[in-house]
Amino acid sequence: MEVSMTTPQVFTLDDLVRELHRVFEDDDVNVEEVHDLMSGYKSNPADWKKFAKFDRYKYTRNLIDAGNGKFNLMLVCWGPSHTSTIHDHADSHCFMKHMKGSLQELRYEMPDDQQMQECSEMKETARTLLKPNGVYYINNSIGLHQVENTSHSDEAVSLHLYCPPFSECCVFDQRTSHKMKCPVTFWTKYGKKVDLKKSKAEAQ
Ligand code: 2CO
Ligand code: FE2
Repeated sequence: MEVSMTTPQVFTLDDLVRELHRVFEDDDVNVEEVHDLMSGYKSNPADWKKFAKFDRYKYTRNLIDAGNGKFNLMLVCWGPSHTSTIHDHADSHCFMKHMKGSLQELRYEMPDDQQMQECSEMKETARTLLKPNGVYYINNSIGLHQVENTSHSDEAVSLHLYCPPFSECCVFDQRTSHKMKCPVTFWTKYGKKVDLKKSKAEAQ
């Protein structure tokens, strides 16, 4: 097997976190380097099962590492048939890696003002079944997406890196192109359940 001289080998999730910290020491984000590092890690449930916390009703966001304030690395856990809204990623880079199960990504064009005023339907641009260990990149200039667990019986898991971290994004209505700002929250941080009532009270 040929091993690239430029991409360090990443065997465990801890290796990945360490290498990401190294890459993010620079102020500029090297999208290709982050992509290659995340691709180089091969999903091993023994590494990430302590972060994999599911909810019955909605997919969950579980913080693994807060990247010195420069990025957020999280495990997203999808119960059977769970689907996200169509959403943007604020002004952040979004890297999504397949870890387990059957996940599909639908991409949409960012609607312009006219489409919003005319309540036009949003345009789907791509539909992709995520490959095992595949890494997928999106930002607002590429467009919007919706992610779904296509299995009605099995859970799915993905690993997401956002840089810079964001605490709200926009969600879109496919039939009208209308959008709304929404806060994004964590279900767990470092494997521990987040008390949402408590963190809201602390933020006030
Ligand atoms: N962006 C969504 C979220 O952070 C998950 S879909 O893949 O980026 O909740
Ligand atoms: Fe997303």
